[in-house]
Amino acid sequence: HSDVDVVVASLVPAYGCQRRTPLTNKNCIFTDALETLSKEASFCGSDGRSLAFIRAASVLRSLPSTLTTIEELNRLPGFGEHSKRVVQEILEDGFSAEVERVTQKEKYQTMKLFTNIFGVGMKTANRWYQEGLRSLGDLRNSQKLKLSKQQEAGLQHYEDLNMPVSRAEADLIAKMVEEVAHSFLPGTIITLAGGFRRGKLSGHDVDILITHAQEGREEGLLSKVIGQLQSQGLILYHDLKRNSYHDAFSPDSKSTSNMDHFERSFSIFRLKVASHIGDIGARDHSPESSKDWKAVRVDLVVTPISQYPYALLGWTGSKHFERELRRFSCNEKKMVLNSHALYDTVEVQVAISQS
Ligand code: 8DG
Ligand code: MN
Ligand code: MN
Repeated sequence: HSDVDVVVASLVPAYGCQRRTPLTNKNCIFTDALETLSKEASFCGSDGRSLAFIRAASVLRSLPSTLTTIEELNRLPGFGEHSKRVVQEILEDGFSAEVERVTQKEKYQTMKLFTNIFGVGMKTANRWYQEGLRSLGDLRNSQKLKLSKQQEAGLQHYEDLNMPVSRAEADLIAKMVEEVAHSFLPGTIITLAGGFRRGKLSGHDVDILITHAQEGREEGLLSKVIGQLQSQGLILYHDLKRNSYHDAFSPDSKSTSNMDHFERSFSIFRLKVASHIGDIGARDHSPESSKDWKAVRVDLVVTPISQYPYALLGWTGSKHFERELRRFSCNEKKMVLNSHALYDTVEVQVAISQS
């Protein structure tokens, strides 16, 4: 390789948010392996180890070309012993024996299956695993299992929800939401955020931000929009949460969690799709093969215009980019960034001590 490669590689910045990352990943052979190990670590409750693998994968993702030698790797930031070993293994053998072993593990497979259910987190998945449950069938047939409404919907629509959502489908849903929102409040601004805003061609859900140029007009809009869509039979599941940002910044709520405080609904839409066999008269009760709709996960988030820039930044992702942006703000700028605001920690300390 040329001297240019050396210079470029040595210039990869340490924070993920400082790196320009191409849309197509040239290093998926390595990043897939590292992400498997990251998942496995998180399934074992080792969040630190999980994050270390994510960091390493994120660095490789940002490279404009495929990694070919271990020397290149040595010039990159963010690589610990373990991640290095895995990449070296793949460079030498074309695969990692350790990763192969992990993907064969019953616990890994089951945890992956269960955590892919909408509404099921690590704790629940692990409990079910400990109770001896192994498949979706086990969950569906279990008599004693207490599922939340969200999990019930997640299980019921598992197959649809684990099919990628296309850009065209996302645009359709944004348009549906926009039309209904405009019927209640002209001038409502609807923005497609998440992976689609980053230019991805498909995603696991549709993230939509809702705001209005006039502060406060957006309040109460979401329940009307959901109600209207529901009456049209377009909502399979929704859970409306009211906003909580009025109490979010009080000194005693030292919430360090990444959850934000907007009015929102994490919902499942029933999206009409062209039936592949073209039977026009297909209805709900028609056999599965001629189903003319698809369940799609939609996150709807309402923000007052004053917080919209932060919400847009926070909801565009990726998750790792956001984590890195917040880490950068805190460590390098001594400022707090979240989906609501960017502020100076020193000034807030002063304000709190004076109040
Ligand atoms: P994908 O759906 O195509 O798989 O990728 P994505 O669009 O990047 O992921 P996402 O899971 O839909 O998350 C999009 C962004 O939304 C992510 O960077 C973090 C942000 N986000 C918040 N608050 C919350 C929250 O409470 N829950 C979730 N799931 N995401 C949130 O700002
Ligand atoms: Mn998304
Ligand atoms: Mn989302």
